[in-house]
Parts: sequence; C-alpha cells; structure tokens
Amino acid sequence: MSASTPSESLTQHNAPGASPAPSAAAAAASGSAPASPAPSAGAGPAGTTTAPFPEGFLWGAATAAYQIEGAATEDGRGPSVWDVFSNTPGKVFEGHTGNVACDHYHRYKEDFGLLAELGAKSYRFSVSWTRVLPEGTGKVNQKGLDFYDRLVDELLRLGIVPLCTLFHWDFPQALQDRGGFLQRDVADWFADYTTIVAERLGDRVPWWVTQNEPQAFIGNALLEGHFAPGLKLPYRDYLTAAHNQMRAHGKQVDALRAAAKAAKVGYVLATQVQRPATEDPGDVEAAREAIFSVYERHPWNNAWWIEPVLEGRYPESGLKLFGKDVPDFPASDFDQIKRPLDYLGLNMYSAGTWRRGKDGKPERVASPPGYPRATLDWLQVVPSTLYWGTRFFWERYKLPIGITEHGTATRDQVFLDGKVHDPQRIDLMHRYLLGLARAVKEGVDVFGYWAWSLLDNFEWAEGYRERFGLIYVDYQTQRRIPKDSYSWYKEVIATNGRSLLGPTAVAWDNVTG
Ligand code: GBH
Repeated sequence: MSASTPSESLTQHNAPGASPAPSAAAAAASGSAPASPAPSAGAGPAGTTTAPFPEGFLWGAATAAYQIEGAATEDGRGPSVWDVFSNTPGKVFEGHTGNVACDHYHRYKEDFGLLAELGAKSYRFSVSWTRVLPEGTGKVNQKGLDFYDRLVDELLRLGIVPLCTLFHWDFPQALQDRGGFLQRDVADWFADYTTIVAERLGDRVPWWVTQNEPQAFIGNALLEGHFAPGLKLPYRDYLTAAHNQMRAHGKQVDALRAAAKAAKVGYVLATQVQRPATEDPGDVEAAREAIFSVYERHPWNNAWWIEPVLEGRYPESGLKLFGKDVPDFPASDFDQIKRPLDYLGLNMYSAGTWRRGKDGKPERVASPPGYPRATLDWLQVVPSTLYWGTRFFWERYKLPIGITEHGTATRDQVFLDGKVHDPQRIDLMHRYLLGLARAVKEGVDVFGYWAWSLLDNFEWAEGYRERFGLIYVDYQTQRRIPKDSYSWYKEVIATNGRSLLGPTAVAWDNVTG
C-alpha cells in the first residue's frame, strides 16, 4: 500500500500557524500549574493559548461497578451474570474474578481522594443492580442503595459532578435464569430498577446513562459468547434480545424522567468509529456511510443500536443484511424505544479507515503492517478517532456529545524508581485529545471527556492482565500508585487543555494527515 494507505501520521508536526503555548509550557516546566488559570494567562502573539475546550468542560474519569467494587457477596449483594461467569473455570484469563477487584467498595474514599487530587470535574460510575435488588426484582436491599448514597455524597463534598450509569453489563443472574433479554418483561425489570435508583439518587445526580454499550452485553455476550452469560444464540434470538434491550432503554428513559425531573439522560454506544483515508470529500462520504450502516453480520456497528433509539426504525442496511433473521414484533414497539435524549455518550477507542472505491461504494482500507496498537489487538492507535467520531455523530443527530470513555491498555509495571511510567498512554491521549480539540474548534458540541479508567481494573474476559488505569493497582496489596499519565492528565485538566498545545503536539489540522 502506498498512496492509498491511510496517511495518518504518527510523526510529530508543528502546527502551521499554531505556535506553542508559552503559558502551558512554562507552567509544566516549573511544575506549578495553577488550579484554574486565568483565561488570559500568558497569551502568546498568535493567541494560541486560548483554551481549546469550552469553559466548564467536564474533564473526568470513568469506572464500572463490577470492574472495581469487589465485595461480591457483602451486605446482601446478589449474583450477577458476571459473578457466575468469572467464577466458572475457563471463561476469564487465568481464572480471574471480580470477587475482590480493586476493593473499591471499601476504599472509595481513598480513590475519590485521588480523583479530587487529579482535579477531576466529574466522575462516571455504574450501579451494581444486584446490590440494590439481589434477585433483580422484588425486595430492595437498603444496604446496597446506601452505598451509592454515600458514594454520591462523597463526590459532591469534593465538588465532583456525578454521572451515573444504571447498567454496565452486570445483569442479575436471577433474571437471566428467567430468560433474560429474550423475555419482553426485561423492559419492565429495567424500568423498576431504574425507578428505585433514580428516586434515591436523582436529587443529587445530574447526569444519567441508561445502558453502556449494547453491542457488548447483547452482541458479545449473547451472540459471540465471550462475555457473560456466554451464550451463542441463533441470530434471530440475538436480534430479539437486542430489540428488548432497546425497549428497556425506552422505559428507563421514562422512569428517569418521572423520578428525577432534572436528569440529563443519555445512552452509550461502543462507538465503532470509521474515518476517511484522506479528507477528500469522496472518502469523507464513504466513512460517513460506513459509520451509519450495518455492513457485516456482527454486532460491531452503530446503526442497529442507535437508529431505533433516536429515529424509531431499524436501519435499511441492517434489515437487508439480516433478512429473515429479523424477529417479528409489533410496530408500536418503536413508540416505546424512541425517546428524546439530552445527550449522546460515545465510548471511543479506535477507528476503521474507509475510502470511496472505484465502483463508488465505500471500501475498507487495511492498516499497513506494523501499525501501532495497544496491548489489545483491537485497539489500533488512530488519533483522529475522537475528531471523526464526534463530528459524524454531531452532524447527524445534533445532540451534545460526552466522550464517556476513552483510553488505552499498556503493559504497566512498577519501575525501579518506584513509579509507573506509561509514556504510551500519555502520547495516545495527547494525540486523541488534539483530535477532539479540532472537533470543538469546528463547532461540534462536546461537553465532557471521561478517561477510561480511573484505576486499573477487571478488564472482563481479559481479567487483570490489561491495565487501563491512570492509577496503577497492585492487586496483592491494593496499593494505588498514580501513573505518569495521571500527572499529565492533571495538567490537561488544570489548563483546560492548553497544555496539549505544546511544541511536540501533532497539529490539529494535521491529525489526519
Ligand atoms: C469498554 O468496552 C467498556 O465499556 C469498559 O467496561 C471496558 O473496560 C473498556 O471499554 C476497555 O475495553 O474490533 O470488531 O473486534 C469496549 C469494548 C471491545 C468494543 C472491543 C469494541 C472491538 C470490536 N470494545 N470491540 S472488533
């Protein structure tokens, strides 16, 4: 591949017309970045020290209950599908489980101390359904609810805005035993659970997510079988489960609106970003077509999971591809699924590359050999991911966007000097955030960014092998060690992104090329 190779350069450029930001560079050099720098501090001749993110931007970090809490059987918590799955030999790397995880259930104050020290404006967490309802429905476990009550109060005390994800994959085993997502009742189970949590936390939590990444907990879990409960359902059943999952989302939105009047409600996609090989309009259109269509028979697309939710119909491309496997359902279901949302949560890690083929159709462009990637093979380093992802979704849906997850996995270790050096994470976040800054500059409405993750944690089927944290966790001692990336991100937050504009940065306008 030569001319047709995606030309995203991983070499460093100086921004044409964007000289280095003296204030950020100086602050970094002196190690004394002010907590909230005056807007005009050190403005250079080219005016490049204007913060590249809007005022009040929600810089944050994200986690999920099963990945960090541990205390799996404490205070009345019931089993989720992930408890059963991870405790079944052969399902998770080296038999790791979430039984103890980061012991966050007992250490949340220490962890939030580090979150506050980071300067985080917001924190995204999820609620463990079976802490609140051990059987999934029925009797409420007050002790479980109390935990989230304390957690939210602690965040507010520290001045950190909570974003609560109601469902991040830990589906109650008792409900799985009753048929799970294949039952139409699942929509009411979700709604009732949502009401209970929203009635308790809705007075203090402004931001809500109904569900995190349906592609993973329906597609990966019920079709491909790599995630709990590890089923490989026939295609039609898998699409039935997806359909009920979206009905559940609709009912959750209603439950939230009823119980928490001021709630800002969103839905989170495992965004499969597609970007153009070049900025030639033909390639841009090819990537746009790819990002909003179902082009292969696997769960990793956006359209099947978002079009019903925002537009009240399945995408034509998917209906055509799935054919007879599309289940029967009353057309009125779309009245339950489609709901106005306040924002869209996009988890974005990587992107595929597309160009306009000779026949005029979008054509996938393979990455060249040796292309950079994280320790997880699917995580190729594509700095323009946040740019194209936010731009395409903004142009189509005109909903404010929160980057509800972004980050990378590296082979971290404690070095001889006692520190954890993770230059790959810093470089990757730096490049991607410049892409996000470009989107903001071009008018895309992005209101927040939550780094995945605050802590190293239980990376699902990969167990503790993969480390995504800004903070290293020694699972033997539960000692936390902030990584180099933690200090780096702290500076980004303190300067509202100005520190990204230093002399070694990839230029905004050069992110793709
Ligand atoms: C998120 O999942 C989760 O929300 C979070 O819990 C998790 O820890 C984090 O990211 C890191 O993995 O290339 O076609 O094979 C991300 C799940 C897994 C979605 C890989 C896309 C690749 C699809 N992603 N998957 S493909």
